[in-house]
Amino acid sequence: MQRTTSWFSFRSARVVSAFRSFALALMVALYVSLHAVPTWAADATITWGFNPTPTQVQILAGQNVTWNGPLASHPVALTNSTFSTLGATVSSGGNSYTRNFPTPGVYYFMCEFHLSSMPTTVTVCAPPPSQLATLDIDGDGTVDALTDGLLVVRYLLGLRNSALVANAVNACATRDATAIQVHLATHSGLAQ
Ligand SMILES: [Ca+2]
Repeated sequence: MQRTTSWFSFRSARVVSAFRSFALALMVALYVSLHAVPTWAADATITWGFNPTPTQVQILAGQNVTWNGPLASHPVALTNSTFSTLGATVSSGGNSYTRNFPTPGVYYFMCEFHLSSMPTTVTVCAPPPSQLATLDIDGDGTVDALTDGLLVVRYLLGLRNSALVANAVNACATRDATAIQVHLATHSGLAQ
């Protein structure tokens, strides 16, 4: 009788353990699926004036940015990364200007009349091809050595959290430190 009770206890413990493992795997899979989906913004809007809001927007290539405000008194002009050189004026009056951005990159704008006092930055990201998902560690849609490669090396060296991601995550990244660790743990089999 004693042996039978112990056997059942052993079986029960194994069932509970298996269930816990399954539940944990399910939670990890759900977490990864939620964080693997890029949270790309739709078309962006900037409220244009002496205090542009927001001053930085992020879109996907092919999406639009609209500046809403008094464009006759604050014409939108292209500039450089230090907001020190006035480029072409791109708006033409009215209260709304929409520009399409077909090419990934970082674009800088300011008011033609007020120069560096009204800087706005548009970061245009490449859509993340699904075939890059595994090696695209930070989820920015590209695979490169100084972000994704560095993240893998740091992870294998045991670095975690801020030590893992410091200066190694692209501006277009869709994963934070926690999501990066989940992604790497899932594909490496190593503990987070
Ligand atoms: Ca990447």
